[in-house]
Amino acid sequence: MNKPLIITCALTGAETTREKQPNLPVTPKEQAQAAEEAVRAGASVIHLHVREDDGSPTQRPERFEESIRAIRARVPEAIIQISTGGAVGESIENRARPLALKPEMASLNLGTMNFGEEIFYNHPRDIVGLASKMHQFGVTPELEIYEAGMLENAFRLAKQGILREPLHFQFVLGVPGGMSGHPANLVHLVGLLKEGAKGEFTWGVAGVGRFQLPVAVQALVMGGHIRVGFEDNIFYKKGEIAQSNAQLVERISRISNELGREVATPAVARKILKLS
Ligand code: KMH
Ligand code: ZN
Repeated sequence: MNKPLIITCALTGAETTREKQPNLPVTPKEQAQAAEEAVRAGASVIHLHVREDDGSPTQRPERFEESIRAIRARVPEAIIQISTGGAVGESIENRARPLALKPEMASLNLGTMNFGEEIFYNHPRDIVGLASKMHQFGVTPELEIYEAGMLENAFRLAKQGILREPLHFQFVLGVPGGMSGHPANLVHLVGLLKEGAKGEFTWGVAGVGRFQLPVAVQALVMGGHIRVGFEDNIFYKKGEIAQSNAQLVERISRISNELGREVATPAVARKILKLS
């Protein structure tokens, strides 16, 4: 029997634009409304990037604080996971700054990779630095894995005691430069994880672009968790722009219910992820 499904909604991201997705939530007020709708539709975790009013991505803690406060006012129960990935090219100092707000969770990227036409730098020393800061501030990391070598990096850091169990892995599949959302890739990654993890863990998958729905359905039956949202995908189906983040969440909730897998509330998700 699979555990209840944790749905994460990645509302905004750093790369998606209003030009491509007119319904992208940008301001704290818009993000709060989008978060509330997503939680009502079945999301329990909000993966959060913030923007300035002109839409440019930022890691300014004050802006995170504004958005977090606005989200908390509407859905206090939501688990908020801030991004330490930021936008490609952001300095590691700025990426780390919002951790001082002590969010419940934060993303931790486990390696450097080509990211579309750019390079997403994650120096080994910076990964350790972010992991240590998360530990210092009592923030639970979500380990972002874009290809199999990054899983090995996570195992190594866990062995060194830099990452502490239980570990929560997020396979982000479909970024040009990382592994695609081919079904064999998810099977391979989950196989490696089950063999290599020494302690307790949970895993989820975020499919990028056209991979979002197929890998989500695959994770649903394999017992993993799911991330959807405009950060990763702006379409409801081919050629049709999604109306809202909640529309993408709602579809996953519906399929999960059809398959007889319960959707986790934020309280249940906290238990599964062992957030204190
Ligand atoms: N914007 C990507 C370069 C994360 O949130 O930690 C990195 C990213 C991952 O979005
Ligand atoms: Zn992100």
